[in-house]
Amino acid sequence: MNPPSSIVILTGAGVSAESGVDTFRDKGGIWSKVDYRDVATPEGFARDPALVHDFYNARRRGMAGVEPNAAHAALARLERKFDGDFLLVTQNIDDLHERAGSSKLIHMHGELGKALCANCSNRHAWAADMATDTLCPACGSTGYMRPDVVWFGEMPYHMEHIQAALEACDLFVSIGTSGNVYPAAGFVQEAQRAGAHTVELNLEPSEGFSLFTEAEHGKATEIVPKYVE
Ligand code: BJW
Repeated sequence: MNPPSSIVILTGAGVSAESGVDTFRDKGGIWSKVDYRDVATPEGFARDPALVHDFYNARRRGMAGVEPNAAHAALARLERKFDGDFLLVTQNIDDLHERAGSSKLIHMHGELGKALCANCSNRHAWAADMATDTLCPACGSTGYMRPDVVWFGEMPYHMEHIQAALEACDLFVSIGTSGNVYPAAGFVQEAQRAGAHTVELNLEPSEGFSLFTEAEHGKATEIVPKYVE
């Protein structure tokens, strides 16, 4: 293929797995321990906000001591050395990409480190003791503070920006995602419609594996640096 002029990278939980962050659908993954309907839907939050806050607070505590790995570092290097249009779209709510040095980055499923006021839509850094009854510093209401993450049935963030980048890209690389969750699972087809070369880098063939023009399977810390260099 010709050298790309516009790259979109999509990452999922698999890129952070070797840093020690749990994936969702692998054996022993998050959804084997908790029911997503209880902790990752607006209905679950309305039913039992304390349970949902406990779940995300535990995941915040689980990030203590977790460091970016060689795959995060390789993607940050790629962004620095590539002089065309570059966009890294992550489904992950951890901050390992930015800690590795990525800056052209979109968190389409939100960020673990932020709180969202469902009353005024202002975002705040998550404080250790924050819960639903926390006062919103912007609008002064209580009872509306929630994790700033995208649950099932909610619209992922920055979709217009992502769609525009997909329509213009000539290389799309999907890394460490099972391809189970839409709209991210459909990005490969959107990139293909734009004429892009599409690549999957994952531990194993994903749900949409056959849609990609090229694939490499193995650990992200090995195959991502190899692909990028
Ligand atoms: C490694 C590795 C290593 C491991 N190296 N690799 C029926 C049909 C189609 C769609 C729907 C439907 N019914 C409902 C829907 C919509 C729904 C959906 O897709 N459901 C499906 C389950 C069917 N989607 C939504 O509701 C979304 N919103 C929406 O669609 O709005 C309407 C809309 C329409 C049109 C345009 C735009 C919008 C919202 C989805 C929100 C997902 N939220 C979560 C939780 C976020 C907060 C949190 O983290 O708690 O996001 S769910 C969870 O799944 C999380 C992840 O970001 C997401 C994806 O998971 P990911 O990253 O792929 O992880 P895994 O575990 O699945 O896979 C890891 C992979 O890594 C595996 O393949 C491993 O092999 C690999 N791996 N170790 C390399 N070392």
